Amino acid sequence: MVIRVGVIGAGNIGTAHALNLARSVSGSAVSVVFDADQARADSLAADLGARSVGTAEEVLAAEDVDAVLIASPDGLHAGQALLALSAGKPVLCEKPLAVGEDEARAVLDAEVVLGQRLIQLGFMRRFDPGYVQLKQELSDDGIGDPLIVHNLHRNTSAPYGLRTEQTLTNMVTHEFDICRWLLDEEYTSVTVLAGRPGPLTPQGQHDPILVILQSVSGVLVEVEAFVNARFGYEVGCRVTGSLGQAVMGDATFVTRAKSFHRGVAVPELWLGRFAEAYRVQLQGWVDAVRAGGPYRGASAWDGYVAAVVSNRAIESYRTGQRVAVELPPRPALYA
Ligand code: ISE
Repeated sequence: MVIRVGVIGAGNIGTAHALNLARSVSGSAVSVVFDADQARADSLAADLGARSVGTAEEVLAAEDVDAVLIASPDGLHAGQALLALSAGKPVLCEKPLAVGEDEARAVLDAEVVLGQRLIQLGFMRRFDPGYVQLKQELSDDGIGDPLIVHNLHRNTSAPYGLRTEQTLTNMVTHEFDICRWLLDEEYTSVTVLAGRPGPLTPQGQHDPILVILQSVSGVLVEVEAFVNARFGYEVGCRVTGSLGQAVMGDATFVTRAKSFHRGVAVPELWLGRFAEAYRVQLQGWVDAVRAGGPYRGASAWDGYVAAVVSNRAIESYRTGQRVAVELPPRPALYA
């Protein structure tokens, strides 16, 4: 059985997902496409032999849509995820689940009431070979007890116009998720430090910033987030433990020597760095939809936690204070 996917959002990431679903993933096809820019939806649909529609609601209601991929602007995710739950359709929702924690909570509550997990969050780093290997190192106890985690997250340039609060909800949300996944524990506090702004930082905003979290067992997690790094895209993670350290950085790239120069190519965007993660994530999701679950990726609970942490981080950025992170009990649906 081929899963017919309805795609909401035909921008960078929506298009990448749609092409993967149609061409690289087995067992799926794209049947319907919606984008606020009708011409963009028409063109993607024509490329993939799909049809385009005029609203997101039409995608969710369509009879030829078995599952939905949400890749709209961040502020629309929660409302569309709620609609997918009402339609009873499995959904792969791009991160973040919501910008505000109340909206994230509404989606979580709706899924709990439904009593069935239909939402997978697009935290694709959980499928990246580098992070998977890093988690393996920690699970094998190879470096002893993790004590401190240093992360780098740099974009070439501000993808959607630079606002520091958005850096937290859109960008650092990846570290909020991947580090609690790596460590297998929640955070107790978050602190955001804003330093000297770079020359391209708009007045009143900050870039780069430093985010410091502490986990329940006391592990320190530090993230340098730099949106206008100019030189290219880079993500790195170094875990120091009681017996050693595990480092995930640029080691996955090939070093080229040519014209009296030795070096590695730096990707411009995350789509190149995480291409394999996106593909593996989608294949796993399609396989799970075909089998009726279970979904291996991040859940609505994980999306909710990331929203809470990013909202506390915004509070810390505004006040300059360390802010406590408190979570309600995890619902049994996500055990
Ligand atoms: C973007 O939205 C992503 O999700 C990328 O994975 C991330 O690295 C980038 O910083 C975000 O802007």
